[in-house]
Amino acid sequence: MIAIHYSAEVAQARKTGAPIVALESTIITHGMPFPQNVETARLVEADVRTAGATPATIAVLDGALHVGLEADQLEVLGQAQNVAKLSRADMAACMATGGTGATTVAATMIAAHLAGIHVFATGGIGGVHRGAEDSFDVSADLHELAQTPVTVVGAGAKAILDLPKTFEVLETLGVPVIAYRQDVLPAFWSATSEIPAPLRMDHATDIAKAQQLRTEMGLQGGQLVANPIPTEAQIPADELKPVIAQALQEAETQGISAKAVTPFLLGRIFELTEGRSLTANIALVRNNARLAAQIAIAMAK
Ligand code: PSU
Repeated sequence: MIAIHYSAEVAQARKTGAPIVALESTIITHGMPFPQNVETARLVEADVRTAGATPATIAVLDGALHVGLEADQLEVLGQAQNVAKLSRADMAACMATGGTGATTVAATMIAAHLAGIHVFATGGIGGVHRGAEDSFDVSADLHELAQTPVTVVGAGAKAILDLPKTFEVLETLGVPVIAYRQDVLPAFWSATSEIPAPLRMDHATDIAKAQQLRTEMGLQGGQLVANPIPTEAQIPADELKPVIAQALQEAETQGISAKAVTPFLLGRIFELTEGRSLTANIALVRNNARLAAQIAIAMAK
């Protein structure tokens, strides 16, 4: 078995069977600027604790897989330069070569499953990029959801993506997409979109039960819980449309590709909205952490 380094609080929670929520680290290293990234990571961990569960932020540090970071490790990671952005394809390679890497949704799901954690909170999953018909740029997050049994709570997929195509692919892959307490899917910074929700659930207990039933039925894979950003924190989709269009245009002109696309777009949208996209991103991640904690508590019962 692979050696996993647990933080003190996660080790304690594992001993007593207390509910644990996995958290990713790419959002810290590639999704938000310093120092808001570290502040947010701390707030999100605190939200999970306040809701009655234990946070387990996941990363690879000097070749070691960490499930749960101590406060100093989180601080160092948040300021580190040249941290790899790890997904299914490169996680083991990073560990084999003693590297340091932040885990994306896909890699965090893999690590959470290895550690016996069934629920994970993020901002928004990766998906089908706009123009994917030419670039073939489709996030590995989608295939991970189809094969690893972890329930992922996000504010849908990031609105920089082609959302209809992203949800089409999830449907093809047999991934349950569950909108929380509304009939349309959320669109990351915006609480609603025009896309009808394939499934709707109003209670954390139902979401927990559905994941358990899938496992009992021998169905592979997890579920995506699409949790809308609180309306007071949202940026309306109409307002974001031209900003996203401009950021995408710049990415194309500058030849940004592969793993660099998402961090570039998030960074430009932050600048173009004068920081408002970051404020919204922080609000939605915290909201997801709280719901994930409720699901983890329901699963632990
Ligand atoms: N949620 C956020 N910010 C982020 C991410 C999620 O609020 O930066 C990260 C996740 O780690 C996700 C990744 O897996 O963005 C998607 O990257 P890509 O589009 O390159 O697959």
